[in-house]
Amino acid sequence: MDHANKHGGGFATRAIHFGYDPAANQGALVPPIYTSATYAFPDTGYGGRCFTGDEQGYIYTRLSNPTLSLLEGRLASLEQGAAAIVFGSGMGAITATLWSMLAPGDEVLADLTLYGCTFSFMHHGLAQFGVVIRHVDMSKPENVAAAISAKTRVVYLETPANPNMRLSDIAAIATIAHQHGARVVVDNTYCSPYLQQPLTLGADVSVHSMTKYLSGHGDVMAGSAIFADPELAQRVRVYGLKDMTGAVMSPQDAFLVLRGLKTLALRMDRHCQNAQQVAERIAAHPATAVVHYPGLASFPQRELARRQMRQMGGMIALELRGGLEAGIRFMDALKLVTRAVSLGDAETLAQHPASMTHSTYTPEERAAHGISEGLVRISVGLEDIDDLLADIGQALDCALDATRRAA
Ligand code: 3LM
Repeated sequence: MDHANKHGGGFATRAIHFGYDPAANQGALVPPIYTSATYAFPDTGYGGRCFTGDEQGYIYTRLSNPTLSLLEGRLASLEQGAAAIVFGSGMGAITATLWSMLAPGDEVLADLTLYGCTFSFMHHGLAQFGVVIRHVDMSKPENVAAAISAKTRVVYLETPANPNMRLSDIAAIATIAHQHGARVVVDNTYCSPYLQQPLTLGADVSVHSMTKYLSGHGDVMAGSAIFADPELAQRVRVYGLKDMTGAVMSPQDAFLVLRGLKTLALRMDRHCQNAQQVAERIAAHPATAVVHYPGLASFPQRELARRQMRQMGGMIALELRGGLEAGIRFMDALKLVTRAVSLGDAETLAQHPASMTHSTYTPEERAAHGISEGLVRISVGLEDIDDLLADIGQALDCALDATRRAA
């Protein structure tokens, strides 16, 4: 390991040290926050060379900034990318990346299940400008092989998918996509770089909402895109970030994400341990119809989960026997668990996609995209497991009451 430059070591070591040398920063243990929007050029020639790319200096923070650069380098290291770009939100990362990769007449082949705003961006944003969006169930790679066409430029998926936890085989899909000249973009938000590294499996771009696990404390909006191809990264920076979206991250927010990253491995270990126990408890309760969690023996894609994820994650989807009514009773009975959208925080959060994150779908679209009306999503947090099991257990009892009264 290169101790002087802090460029080596295991995952947690790099999440804490990568790319930063206190000796080059007055000995400061914590990297400084460069708040400057603009940068002084020593002479006009230097400024001109920055604009042509012949000089690597900073110009303006919407393009790049030293605090953002540190975070970008660290993210690229954690997912073994050639380059990374940070953004002011996950949607900033997704939209800047896709706007830069597509032109009218191109086609996106997207998974059947997507985060609601990504789905909405594709259908209300990209589609309006002549990009064709088609969906297939990517939990079976052969569906991608059957649907991909010469016009497909981007294959887009989340794994596990938000909110129904279906997995897609990144390596198999990347092989198919590359045979057809398409690039694969994976939303890795549910896993974080600690649990899954899409580029090492053949994906071209990995996008994150860093509002979630990467920052980890529910106090910042942030996004990132990590690239295998540095030229694509440069195009996304210069057009997608600088010109098309302006979705720049603030340096203060980069500081919060850098702070969150230091405990990512520790936090993810606990999220996964807690989620396993919560999933087992929910699965054993008579109110439950089905629990979707990759760590359960009943999970149909368990073998794929073991192959592509380090651990089984902190997200759970459950379906109650009593459907929508039981789902509402369960949600309203929770006392410790917070009713809220978002995920990846220290606090355990529960939400009902049909009325919240996926309300931009019509009910018919939800059904077609694998999101049942009674599905409840839990982002398992870092609280003491006994407290979580007690709260979720009593809420399941209430759901069962509602189910029996309705019968
Ligand atoms: C949510 N998700 O509750 P931001 N990709 C994935 C996501 O889950 C999200 C984004 C991208 C939720 C947010 S819903 C109103 C609240 C897989 C966000 C977008 O732009 O940072 O929110 O990331 O599922």
